Amino acid sequence: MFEFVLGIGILLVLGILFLMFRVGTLVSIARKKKDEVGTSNKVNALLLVLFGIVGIVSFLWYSWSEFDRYSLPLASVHGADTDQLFWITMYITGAVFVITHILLIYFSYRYQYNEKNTAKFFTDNHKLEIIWTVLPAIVLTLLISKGLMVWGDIMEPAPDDAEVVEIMGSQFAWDVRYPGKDNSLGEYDYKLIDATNLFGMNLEGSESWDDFSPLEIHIPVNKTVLLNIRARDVLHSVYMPHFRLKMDAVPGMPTHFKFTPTMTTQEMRDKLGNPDFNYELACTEICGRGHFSMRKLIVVDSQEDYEKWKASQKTWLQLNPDQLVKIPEGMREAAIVKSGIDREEVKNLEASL
Ligand SMILES: [Cu+2]
Repeated sequence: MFEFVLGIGILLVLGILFLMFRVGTLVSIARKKKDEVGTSNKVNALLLVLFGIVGIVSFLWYSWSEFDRYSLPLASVHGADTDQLFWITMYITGAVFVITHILLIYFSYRYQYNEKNTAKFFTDNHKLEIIWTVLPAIVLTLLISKGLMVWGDIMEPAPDDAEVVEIMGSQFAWDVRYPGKDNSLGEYDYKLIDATNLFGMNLEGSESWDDFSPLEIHIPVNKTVLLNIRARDVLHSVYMPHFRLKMDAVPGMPTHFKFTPTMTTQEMRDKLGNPDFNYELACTEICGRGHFSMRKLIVVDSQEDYEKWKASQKTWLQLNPDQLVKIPEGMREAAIVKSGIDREEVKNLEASL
């Protein structure tokens, strides 16, 4: 509310200043004063200087005071490289930004209209042109080469023992699927997607029988995790800021991202002194009205806790035993064993049919 009133106040003051300025100009026209252009230019030049000072001071103040809000603690291996790249780029572009803006404003003020000033004829200066072409070219080449190298490392194929997690974006939720005890995600086909089978799992393949789909994402610390990313309807984007991870989820075009978490949730809570801290996944693609609600908790466990958690999860088939009908009869028994469905439940189900 305070900011709103302040904003209205500033707008009113600016409006009044503008009107006073207009009235002054009109009066001087009416009196046929000669220096009308001169006054207008002086006011404009001064306003630009004021704008520049307020702008640069607010930019520096905001960057400094809100630092912790946009620079989150790091918790992944490759994140150290991307952070370094980010800050090198930020220092260079930040310095150029501030210097060019100070010059821009200074020149506008210094060379405002003045009757006594005369234009100076200036053809060109090869030395100057070479400097401002070659210097940025070298700096940009170095930045881009470093970026490509880091990107190459991040995008290398995941090792065979990586923990595979499938993540699916839809309006408006994230769903995850783990490969289960056989360490292999079952095949899918988008045509098989329905209200229960959110991943379009092909239940005729035995690999999907022990897959499970929990509400929270759990991952082990210090182990490579490979995210296989899909989308069901529109573009979404997987964003895990603490792991410096962002990758679009594109319908019909699976993407992936591998990373290695370096700190468990508990370790990060201790480090920050914040017992309520949680890692989170957010969607960073404006994907519709409920975009804001696409948040999911991520828990980074020690290897031991992770194994315990995995062992405690119920398979998708166990939670949806009625889906057994989609499995060919000859394979059903094997599916019951592999998915761990309760026999009593199967009997009840058969009785109700
Ligand atoms: Cu989304």
